[in-house]
Amino acid sequence: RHKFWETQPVGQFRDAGDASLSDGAIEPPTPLSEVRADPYPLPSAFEWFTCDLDDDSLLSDLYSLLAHNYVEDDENMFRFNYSPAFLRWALRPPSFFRSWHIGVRAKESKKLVAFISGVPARIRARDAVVRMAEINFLCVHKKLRSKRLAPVLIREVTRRVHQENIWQAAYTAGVVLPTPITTCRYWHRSLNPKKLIDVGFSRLGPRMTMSRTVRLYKLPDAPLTPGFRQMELRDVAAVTRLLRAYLAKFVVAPDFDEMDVEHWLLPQEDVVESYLVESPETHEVTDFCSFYTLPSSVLNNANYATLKAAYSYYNVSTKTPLQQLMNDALIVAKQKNYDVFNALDVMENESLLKELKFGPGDGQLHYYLYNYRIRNGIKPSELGLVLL
Ligand code: YNC
Ligand code: MG
Repeated sequence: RHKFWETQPVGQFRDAGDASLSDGAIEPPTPLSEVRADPYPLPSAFEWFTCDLDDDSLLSDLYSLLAHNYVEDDENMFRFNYSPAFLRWALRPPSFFRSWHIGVRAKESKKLVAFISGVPARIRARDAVVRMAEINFLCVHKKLRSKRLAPVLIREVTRRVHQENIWQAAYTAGVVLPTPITTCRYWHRSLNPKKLIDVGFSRLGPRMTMSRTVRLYKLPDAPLTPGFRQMELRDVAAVTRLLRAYLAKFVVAPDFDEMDVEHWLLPQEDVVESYLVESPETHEVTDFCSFYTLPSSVLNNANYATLKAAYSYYNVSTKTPLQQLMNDALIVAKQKNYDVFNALDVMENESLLKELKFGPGDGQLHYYLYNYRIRNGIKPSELGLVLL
C-alpha cells in the first residue's frame, strides 16, 4: 500500500507488537564512502537547485512556491503562509547545511517547482541524544502532483543528510504514513472571534450571539503576572537552564544548548515571541513561554486575505502556574493583533487547554522518526518536541 515507504527504514505497520524489535536505530550507518555520490535522477525537464537563502530573490521564489502550493486544511479554506523572514529563521539554525535546502526547478524557465529541506538538530529519545535532521517544507507544485516526485525529493534529502554522517530524522505530517511515534491534535483559542467566524474558521456556538461570543473570549489588556517581560539576549543562559531541566521530563525532546536557544527563542518580530517571568524580588528567571507566527491565507473570502495565527512553542513553569503563564501569552498575542492562538496537546498542554477556552480542531498532526524505532510509540504528553 505504501510503495515508497515500505522500502524505507521506518517502523512498518506489520511490525506493530513485535516484541523482538528493540528501540533505537533500525539500520546501522553505512560507511560514508558508500553513500551515493550523485543526485537522484529527475524527469528530464527538471534539475536540482540548491536554494541560497541569503539571496532575497531566491527566498522570495521559495516563499511564493509555498504560499501557493503548501499545506491546506481538509476543506481547502486556508493555506499556510510562512513569511520570508520565518523561512530564513526556520532554515538557518546553528550549523545548518546549505546543501539541505533542496529545490527542483524547470530547466528552461528556471521556475522553482518543488522543495524539501532539512536542518540539523540533537534530539533525545529516552536516554540517547541522537544527531538528526528535521525535515520540513516538502512541497510539489500543484500541477506536478501524483507523479511520484515526492519520493525522489525524500531520497535526495536523505542522501545529503547521510553525506553529513547523520542517519536519523524527525518530521511531522498531516497524513498517516508508516508509522507515527505519536499523533497530536491542534487546539485553537479564539482571540478575534468575529473575524474567525466571518472567514469560516469557527462557527457561532449553539444558543450564542456574536456579542456573547466576543465577551466569552475577551482578555485583560495587559499580562497579569508581575515580572512578565520579553526575553532578551542577556537571558539566554537562564532560559537554557530552565528549558533543559524541563525538557528532560519528556521521552522525546530536543537537546538545546545556548546557541540553539539564542536562535530558536530570542524574539524576532513576526517570527517568534518569547516572554519570561523575572522575579521582582530575586531577579531570578522562573518561568518562560513562547509562540511562533504563522499566518494562513484565507482562500476565497471577499473581506479577508489572511489570518494571523500564533502557535504555542516551548513553555516552562517553575513558579507561575502554567495556566496563568499561557493566559499571559494569550494576552500579549491579543495585544499584538493575532486572530487565533493554536497549541498541540504535547507536553503539559492538555491540562490547560479547556480551562483557557481552547477548542479541539479537526486537524491531526502525526510525528515521525526516520531510522529510529520507539516501540509502542509514546503519548502526546510524553513528547517535548515542537516542529515548525
Ligand atoms: C508527506 N507529507 O505516501 P507511498 S509535511 C512524507 N510526507 O508514498 P507523489 C509523503 N511522505 O505511500 P504528491 C507525504 N505526502 O506510496 C505524501 N507522501 O509509499 C508520500 N502537498 O508521492 C506518499 N507538504 O509525488 C507516497 O505525491 C508518495 O505529488 C507519493 O507529493 C506529496 O514537509 C506532497 O502537504 C506532500 O506538496 C509533496 O502533495 C504534495 O502528492 C504537496 O506522487 C502540499 O509520497 C504540501 C504538503 C508536506 C508537509 C513535511 C515533512 C516531510 C517529511 C518527508 C519524509 C522525510 C523522511 C526523512 C528524510 C531524511 C532521512 C535521513 C537520514
Ligand atoms: Mg509528484
